[in-house]
Amino acid sequence: MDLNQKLQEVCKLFRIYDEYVGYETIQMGNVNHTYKVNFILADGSPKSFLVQNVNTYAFRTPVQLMENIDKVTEHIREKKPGQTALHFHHTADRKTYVIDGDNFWRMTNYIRSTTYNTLLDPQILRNAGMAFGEFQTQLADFDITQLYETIPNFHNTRKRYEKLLSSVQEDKAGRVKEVREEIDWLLSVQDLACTLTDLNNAGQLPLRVTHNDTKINNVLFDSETNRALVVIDLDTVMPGLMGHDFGDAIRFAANFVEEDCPEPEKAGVNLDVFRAFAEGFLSTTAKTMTEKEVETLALSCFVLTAELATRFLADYLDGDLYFKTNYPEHNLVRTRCQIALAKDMLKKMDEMEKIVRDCVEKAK
Ligand code: GN1
Ligand code: MG
Repeated sequence: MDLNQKLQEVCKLFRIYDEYVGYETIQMGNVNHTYKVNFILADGSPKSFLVQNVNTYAFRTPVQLMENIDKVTEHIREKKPGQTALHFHHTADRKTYVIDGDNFWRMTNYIRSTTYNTLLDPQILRNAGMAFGEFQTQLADFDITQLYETIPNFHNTRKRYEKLLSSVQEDKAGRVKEVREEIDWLLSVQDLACTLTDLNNAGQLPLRVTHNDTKINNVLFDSETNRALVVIDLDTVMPGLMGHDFGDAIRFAANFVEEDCPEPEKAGVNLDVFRAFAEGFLSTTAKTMTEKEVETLALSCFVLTAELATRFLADYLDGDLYFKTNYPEHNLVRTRCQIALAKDMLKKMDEMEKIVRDCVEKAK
């Protein structure tokens, strides 16, 4: 069945009976497939929805995942009545998903907005930081025990290293020989990269409800005012650490180049971007932070970058099973770019720590 037919069928199950016009593939994310599906209403006006095919290789328990998302979106919606919010559509039997064979579909309202993959404007960066900070503060009173772990050990860096080592051992795609240098470097920083995991296991950092995938393109901005409207991509909302959200956001937004830049020597942290995002994020979170969180926030950027490098590399060694790739070396290129970024972060760690301290002081 072709995709046009499939999407029409799925939309009908979500009780959209308007005149189908067609779909556009949205280049969003490395894991799920996303489509903007367009309709014409009876009065002739256009109306669109976002339909996603959830990657069930990555998300093994998609029904629980949708339960998490439903609870979290409703909790946030109640906190900001009347404002733009994400809403998941239901089928006739009140489900937020449609399962057909191996496919797992869901549908949300389409929010007209602007997203950025790269961002240099300090005000918009502050807005993005504030949006992710607010996401955590809005969920501060959410009962953590209600959330399933949609991907167990998602930011357990020790487990990510174990996975890398088993991929090296298995060498499924016969690629280990090309990447000795990358493996060795990642192993040489293992203990530092596992700082958050170890502190978490020792009960020294508070568990919060976190987003866990805070790429800047997961914030939708108002196209005119550049105010942040909503935070999207809630698949990995789980109990986590503040540093996971801050660190991943910086990893993505403050890099001089995109995360899959084939010229790793160009990768590095832009400290102006770091400062602007930190100002926004900490303006909403500083008051609730523990000293240990402040102390480890800059380091969390290195942690998340090294961790993702182990994930890209393990997937490269497995033969590209997890991340969508556009060409055979894509995961290797991503790995090298993340390693170069992580190295630059180590050089700039003192400056990053100082900026965090300044922003925390200012916000208190
Ligand atoms: C994946 O699919 P996307 O782009 O939202 C991944 C993140 C990585 C990111 C790297 C569930 O996110 O953890 O940081 O790729 N999400 C999942 O680009 O594994
Ligand atoms: Mg995601």
